[in-house]
Amino acid sequence: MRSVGSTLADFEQDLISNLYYQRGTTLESASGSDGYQTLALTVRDRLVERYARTAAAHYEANPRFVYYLSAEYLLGRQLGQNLLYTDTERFVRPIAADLGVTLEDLESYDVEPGLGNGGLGRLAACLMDSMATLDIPAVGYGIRYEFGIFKQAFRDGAQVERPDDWTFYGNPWEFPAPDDRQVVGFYGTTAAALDDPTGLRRQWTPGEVVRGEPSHMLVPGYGTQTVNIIRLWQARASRQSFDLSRFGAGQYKEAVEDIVRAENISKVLYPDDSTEQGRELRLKQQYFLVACSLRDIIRRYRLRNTGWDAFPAKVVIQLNDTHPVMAVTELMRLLVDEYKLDWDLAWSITRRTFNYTCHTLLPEALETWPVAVVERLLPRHMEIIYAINHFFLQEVEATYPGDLDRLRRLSIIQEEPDKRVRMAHLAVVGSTAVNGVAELHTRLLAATTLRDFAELWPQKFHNVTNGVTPRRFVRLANPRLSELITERLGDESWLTDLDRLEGLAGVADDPAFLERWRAVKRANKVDLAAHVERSTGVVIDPDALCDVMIKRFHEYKRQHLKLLHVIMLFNRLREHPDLDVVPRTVLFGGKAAPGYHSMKLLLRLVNAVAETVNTDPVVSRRLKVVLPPDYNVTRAQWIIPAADLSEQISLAGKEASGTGNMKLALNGALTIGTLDGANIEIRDRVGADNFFLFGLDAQEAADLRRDYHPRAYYESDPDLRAAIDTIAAGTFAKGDRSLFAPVVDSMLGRDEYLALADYRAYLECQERVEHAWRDQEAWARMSVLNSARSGFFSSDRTVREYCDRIWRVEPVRVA
Ligand code: Z15
Repeated sequence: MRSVGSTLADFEQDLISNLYYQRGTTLESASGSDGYQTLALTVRDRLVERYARTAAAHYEANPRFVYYLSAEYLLGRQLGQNLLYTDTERFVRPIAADLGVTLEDLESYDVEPGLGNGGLGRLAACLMDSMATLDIPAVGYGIRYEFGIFKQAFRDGAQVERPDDWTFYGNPWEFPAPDDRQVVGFYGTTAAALDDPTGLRRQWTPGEVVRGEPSHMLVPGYGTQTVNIIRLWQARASRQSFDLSRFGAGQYKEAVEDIVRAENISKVLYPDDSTEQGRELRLKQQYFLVACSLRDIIRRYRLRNTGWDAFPAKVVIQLNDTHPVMAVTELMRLLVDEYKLDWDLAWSITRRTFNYTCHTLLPEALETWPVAVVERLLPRHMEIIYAINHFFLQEVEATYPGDLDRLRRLSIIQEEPDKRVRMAHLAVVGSTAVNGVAELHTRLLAATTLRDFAELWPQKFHNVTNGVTPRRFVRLANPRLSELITERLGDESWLTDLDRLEGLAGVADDPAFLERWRAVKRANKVDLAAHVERSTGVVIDPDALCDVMIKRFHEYKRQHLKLLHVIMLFNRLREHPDLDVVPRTVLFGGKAAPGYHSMKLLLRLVNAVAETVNTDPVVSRRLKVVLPPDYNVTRAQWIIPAADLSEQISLAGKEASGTGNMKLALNGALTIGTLDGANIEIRDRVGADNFFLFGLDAQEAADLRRDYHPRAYYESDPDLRAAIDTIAAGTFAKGDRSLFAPVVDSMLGRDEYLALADYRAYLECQERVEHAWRDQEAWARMSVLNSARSGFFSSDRTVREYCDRIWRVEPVRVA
């Protein structure tokens, strides 16, 4: 095997060679983009070699593999990560300097693959990073959306969405693997299989077939030789569907119709996060992912194994939410119909192979598909779901004889108001282990959303609290802090053993160290200020408290509660221009789903408040509000290192976990938050003294919701009334009282997520924040303790827990 050299000279030579032979150009005529692409290919070469050795080691060991099935991966930029993981940045800096460019110039060409919406997609990326780092044999499967999450711009303050044509200049990080293409069917009819007296095996004749073409992205581990892959499927028309006769007859449009239809399947990522849009094309996407991936998993299994007995021992499939749950039915179909296993054996294999991670408690996020839609698109799968449900309900009946109500609640089929397939039920029935993503979330799942299942199979339910990769979210995002940590702890081992951050607690009282800690935060804020000015034109003060709320715009996350606080500050400063308040920059970041009108209006209101605040000569000296457009992983990496205060203010019991909360705490931001999701575990670890807690807990919220009157809070709290009245008066709409009236109406009408009930507590808590901020040394001490005690939130720990409790996989070292 050809091997890649490890010296500066080798790297330089490979760059020249790639520029010449891969890009087909020369140093004299290369563009900036050529420079970036060439660098990417040269770094990639180093990963390919590790990948080849990984594949060989895996083939040799024939280990149990983790197959992670996810409709989303939010990977972030690849160049910086891959330079770090191959330790080649030290070569690039001098070479770039010689050529008169900077690494930052080159990085500006690196496009982040936005193949996800938010937390769920980013979690998938963090887990893949940690699996590789821990030498776990794993493959991620996903969809190669031609267009990722839309790009957000603002026109007159309103969100406009533009397509994310992320592969326009080509993607140097992926490898097409056309030899491993698969064929997937849709629609059509089913018929009895002649040789099967039980009637459980049947034959499906699809009415449409499409091809799935895979390509893969490399997922290197940090500090190890393992390179795993994420295999992404793109839909293409199968050769049959290119109708030559029509084409020959000059009916070009008709001839390409089928091609367009096939290729639409992987055309675009659905931009809804935590809400479901029951579109047939989405189900088609889901089944496409599942069908291609399972065939590929079986192909890989058969490279080293024969028969089916060993399948569950060699294959563990993790379902990332319900999006890939059709895999349960598809594996049954493959085993029963195509490989002719009898039903019971197939079911036993299937159940032992799958596990399911649930990421929500919101009823509107629980996927259900109309039976009529499934029946048409996947007729054989609908039959299989009925059969699975039939046998499952027999089991239930045996456990709870005569309990018809329980049967109805547990059934995979919902009967009222219309017949639908409950994907979460199918997931639980078809899996060995079911897990929630934070302690509170798992407890509430078992007590509410999946209660009947938790009673039936208590041993199935697990908690695996989410985590984040410290490589991307500390080392890459925050090099200054990383250097300080490494200097203090003596080496870089904390990057793969994050509990070692505890070593910082010992210097949390050392004034000299605190001074340096603050200097890092300030330098990061200067950098962020430059980004903010470039994207919004607004100049922010690096000495102001940097108050950050970055996440998807969703009502349950309560961006409007934050905004009421901002408006209160605005009113106060206008009334008392000399008031001694803490200077503050409030930074929002996030997208709203294009069809989510109330949240798009709220984005518009944030921009309108920002405009009013930032142009007020008195107020803007102490308060700035910014909403830089198009929040994504790249921008998260700029914002998080500069944050002083992390806003985690969802209504308790609604945010499954949150992961931004972890990234911010690790980077020394203090959290202001409710007892929701992983906030609780963060507070337990960093200490109640170093966390700003406010608001209702999940129990109180659930109780209050039963008989809730938001107007009572409005009427009894003058500050709250003033803030809402300021919106209603049209202050942020040049006097137009109608534009933001729906925001006011929704708060005073239903206030679905009890923002008004938590308003007073939130304000008082923000006063505690101000008080704390006035003692900068004490603040810095709390900041250090937040980082020092957040090691638990490494996704390495998360993956270890999955390995020990759910996957039962062992690492395979790569030489
Ligand atoms: C999503 O990003 C999350 C849950 C969902 O049901 C969907 Cl469809 C998308 C998020 C949770 O809201 C968040 O609390 C959690 O941290 C994240 O998944 C990863 O588990």
